[in-house]
This record gives sequence, structure tokens and C-alpha cells, in this order.
Amino acid sequence: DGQSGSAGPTASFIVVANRLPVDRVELPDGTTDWRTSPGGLVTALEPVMRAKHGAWVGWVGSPDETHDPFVEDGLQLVPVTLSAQEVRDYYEGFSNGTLWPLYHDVVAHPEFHREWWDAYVTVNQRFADRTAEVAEQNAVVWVQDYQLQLVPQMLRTQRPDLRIGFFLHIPFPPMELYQQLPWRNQIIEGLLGADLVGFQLPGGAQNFVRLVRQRLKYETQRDTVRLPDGRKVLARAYPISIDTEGFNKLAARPETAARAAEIRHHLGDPKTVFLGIDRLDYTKGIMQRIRAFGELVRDGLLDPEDCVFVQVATPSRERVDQYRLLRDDIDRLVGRLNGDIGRIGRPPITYLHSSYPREEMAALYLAADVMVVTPLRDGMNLVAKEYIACRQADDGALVLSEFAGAAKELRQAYMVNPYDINGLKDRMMEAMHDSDRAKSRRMRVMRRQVAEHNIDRWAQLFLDDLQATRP
Ligand code: GDG
Repeated sequence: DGQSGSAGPTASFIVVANRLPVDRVELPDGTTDWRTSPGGLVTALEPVMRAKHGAWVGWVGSPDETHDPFVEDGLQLVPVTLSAQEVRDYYEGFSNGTLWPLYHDVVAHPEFHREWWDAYVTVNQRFADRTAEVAEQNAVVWVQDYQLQLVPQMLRTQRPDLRIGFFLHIPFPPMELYQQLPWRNQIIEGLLGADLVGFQLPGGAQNFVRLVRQRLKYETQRDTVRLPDGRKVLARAYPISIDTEGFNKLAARPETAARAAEIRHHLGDPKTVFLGIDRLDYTKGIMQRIRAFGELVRDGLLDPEDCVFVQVATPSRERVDQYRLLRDDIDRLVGRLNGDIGRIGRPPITYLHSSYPREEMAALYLAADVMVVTPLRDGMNLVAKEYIACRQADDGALVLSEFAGAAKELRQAYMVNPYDINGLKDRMMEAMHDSDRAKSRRMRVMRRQVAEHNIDRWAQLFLDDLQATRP
């Protein structure tokens, strides 16, 4: 844009992600300001960012906006501009219409369009260029997620001095599915630009290494790929987690307990509250769990006088067709079930298509007797961990899909295959009727798990391994 002076910001630690960790807010006087969005990743990286004067490279979230780098709440933010067309092709198109369904076991049909791919290359190059400008000599760069898989290689080409890590937040699919992608080789080569490629689960890392061996014929040994030029790339699992301490504290506040009681009261003081919280996404199995609940009521196994299901579906990717269709499907299903099985003043399903502050989320977790997390495929699923972190009394029950990454760690959950509606119904009933002792035994073990494996530890393990990759 020609306006920024010659000496822009530089940093020795850089996070590169599709989105900057800030949202723009309109002030009453008509001007705009930034507010940091308190996601787990920002929380985890804040100490490192501050200690190393880190920078964050990302998009501000709306098209055609160009901003100079700025500092917000002590974080150096470096905005990348996307045009409206690029948002459609790179973000809504290739990232969320091609890669997202492909990487989630094609639970929806991935679309392959060459224009989308071209935009993905262009935008990844822009992120790489911006990062190269900001990175000091020998800086550590940590690239996040499926929107930016070409950045590691693009960055390495320009800046071989950098230490580059990449973390994939979603599953890495089996080779048999991955092969569908017309640009499969380019993406693998893109990732191999990193020194360390992190996945949620060992299975994802293994899928990746196997793919590299079969498609590119590079030499591999367990978690290590050796490139023709002798460079080594590590592929390992780092299961992500939450700010457990933060959720614990939030849940311990008297206001949170008071709000939880109020929520239950508004729901008609039922005996049992079932809860689902997700981004509105077809991978989350929202339809399956609502159908299961509806059938349990219809079958007479749940009494709508003393059981409710609360489903929060946070608006997400609303301009992508499949998300619009899903929203209509959920609207129709919830409307039909409440119409069929509801009574005056007692809709058995409370459906909220909206997003809430963290405090309200914690109150909902506290108010729920049974948390129902049923994704058809999920990299990890932090909602399941947040619920556990909030249950300080060791009560409550978690129904968890075996297809969520979290199932590998939260072994004491009531495990389900969400495609099996009868099985799901059985598990929801079991979770509800199990003895308090049985529930608290399960909850205690899971609480220990999320207390020990928190987001700080996740970031620490990744960054330590990245540091150790080469001298
Ligand atoms: C991807 C992967 C992986 C949701 N609604 C509201 C809200 N949330 C917060 C939750 C949770 C986060 O969003 C959602 O994280 P999940 O892990 O459940 O799912 P994805 O968004 O699909 O995340 C996933 C994750 O990346 C991390 O690697 O676990 O597998 O798909 O923290 O609390 N937060 C607030 N209001 C809402 O309405 N404040």
C-alpha cells in the first residue's frame, strides 16, 4: 500500500493464523476499536508473545480492509488484506468448501474448483510474504491450521534461516480419502516446508507420513521424513487443550452458580438438563443428538415435564451453502419436535442460534446434568474439555463421540458412535440414570486429565520440540 514506512515491526516469535485474535467493535460515537477475542490459543501464547515481543500475522475478518500493523493489549498485530473475491474463493471456497469436508472424512461433499485453488495459493503467498517481512533473523514462526498449509514451504524458500512449525487443528484424513484432492502433492510439499508438523492425534501424524512416503517417495522413519536435500521434518501429535485454570476459576465464581440456577429456573426447574454447544457445523452431529432426544421423549423414556435439551449453535460460515442448508434442517427438526412433543410453556428443546460470552458458557456448563458431544469427526473438541473443567463438584456426565479427538484422552466419558441413533439413545439414558458415585468416579479421572494437560503444556511441548529440531 506504499504507506507503511521502511521500518515496520519485527519479531523473533511469530504466530501466523487465518484470523487475528481481535474483533473490530463499533463504539457509540461511530468510531471503531479493536477487542482481543479471548480464544485458547491467544491465552496460551500470550506469555511467549510478551516474553519474546511476538507478532501475530492474520486477517482482520472483513474484506477489502487494509490496516497498518498495530499494537493491541500489548500484542503486535500484523493485518493481511483479503479482497471480497478472495474471501469467497480462498476462505469460504477452498478452505471451507474443499478442505474442511475432505479432512473430516467427507461427511459433506468437498467441491474442487480450480479458481478456489488459485486463490488459496495467492493468499498463502501473501501470508508468507508478510511473515517474511516481519521475521527477524533466525526467528521462530508458528503457522496455524488448514487455511495456510502452503505457508511453511513458501516461507522457507524466502527465509531458510527461520525455524518453522505448523499445527493442524483438524483431523488429517487417511490417504485413501486424501488422494481425491487434485492438489494433494502441492499441499504435502507445502507442509514439508516446516521443521515440525503437529497434529491432534498420532493417527493424523501417521496418515501424513504414510502419504509422504507413498506419494512423494521420500524416505520416512516413524515420525521423521527425510527430504532429498537431507533436511528432516518431524510429524508428531500434540493434543490441544484448554485454559483449565481459567475455566475452573470462572465456574467457581458465585455469579456463575447463581446464573446456572437461574438458567435452570427459566427452563422450568427440570430434573435433567441435557446440553449441546457447538459452532453450527455439519461435522458436529447436532441433528443426530436432537433426533435421539426427540425419540426418547416420543418413546416415553424421557418425560418432557422434567427433561429438557438445550442446544446452543453458534453462527458459523453462514455464506457457505452447506451451512445454510444445515441451519434450515435444524430449524425444521427442532420446530417439528417441539410441535409434536411440547406442551404449553414447555418446549422440550431450547434451541439458541447465537453466541454468548464465556461467563454465560460457563453457567450453561454448570447448569447441565448431561453434556452431549456427538461429532461425526472432530480434530479434538474443546467443548467437552471445558464442560469437565467446570464440574468442580465432580458431578455431571459427558456423552462423547468416539470420533472426536478428545475421546482418546477422556476415556471415562459415556462413549458413542453418533451414527448409531439407538446406541446414542442408550448412552444418553445411561448417562442420565447412572449413580452419582459412578458419575463422580468418571468425572474425577477426566478432571485430572484436563488439569494436567492444559493449553500451556500443549504450547510448551510443541515449542520445545520445535526448538530441538535442529541446532
Ligand atoms: C477447531 C477444531 C479443535 C463456541 N460457541 C461459543 C464459544 N465457543 C467456543 C467453545 C470452544 C470453541 O469455541 C470451539 O472449539 P471446538 O474444539 O469445540 O470446535 P471448533 O470450533 O470446530 O475448533 C476442533 C479446535 O479447533 C482447537 O484445535 O478442538 O476439533 O474443529 O472453546 O467454548 N465461545 C463463546 N461463545 C460462544 O457462543 N465465548
